[in-house]
Amino acid sequence: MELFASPMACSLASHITALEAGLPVKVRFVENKKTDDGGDYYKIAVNGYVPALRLDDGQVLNEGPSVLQYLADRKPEAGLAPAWGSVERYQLIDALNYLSTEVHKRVFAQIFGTASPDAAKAAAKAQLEPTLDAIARRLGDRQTLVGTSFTVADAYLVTLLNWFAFVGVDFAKWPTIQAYHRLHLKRPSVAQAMGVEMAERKRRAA
Ligand SMILES: N[C@@H](CCC(=O)N[C@@H](CS)C(=O)NCC(=O)O)C(=O)O
Repeated sequence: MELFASPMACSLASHITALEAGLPVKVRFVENKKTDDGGDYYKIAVNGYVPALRLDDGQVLNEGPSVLQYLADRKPEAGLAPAWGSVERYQLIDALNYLSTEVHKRVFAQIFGTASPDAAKAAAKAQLEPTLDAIARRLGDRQTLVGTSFTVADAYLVTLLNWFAFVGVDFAKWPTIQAYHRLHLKRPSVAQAMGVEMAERKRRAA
């Protein structure tokens, strides 16, 4: 399998998941809609977004929540997604949809979007703190978003918390989130994926 990714973008969650599951996934970075071998990324991912996961038979998944769950379901024993049919599985989907629509798209897509008007960026920035309040409520005093072990929802939340930190939010006002973020940054899969992706960012900036 090949995972098409951008360094430190939402595709980081899928990169973490592939490492957690120990799956044979080749991470291929995309830059300016070109793949690492100069190919047209739109020929792989119809909407041009990362992540995209190309399966060994050539089929492509191109939405974070489906890529994350596909990877998790390849290695059920890793516990990265609860079993289909369980209430916990729907809690996982609930968390992924929440993170994808309410945090990623409604807040960060506006802040990072080069085409976002200034008013939209300002409105999104005003949502940063209320969004952390909502995440803190969801998390309670637990160390994982769903159930009691690390799932793909945590891989996604860690990725989004990195973005809060990147735009200068200090988590001191949300001690449970601060502790959660620090805990999971130490996780070997997270540290390894972020190490590779930060190195790619540095290479691009050089
Ligand atoms: N609906 C997609 C959105 C993915 C997305 O927004 N990816 C961003 C990176 S975090 C991207 O590829 N942006 C490039 C672009 O907008 O052209 C998902 O949830 O996976």
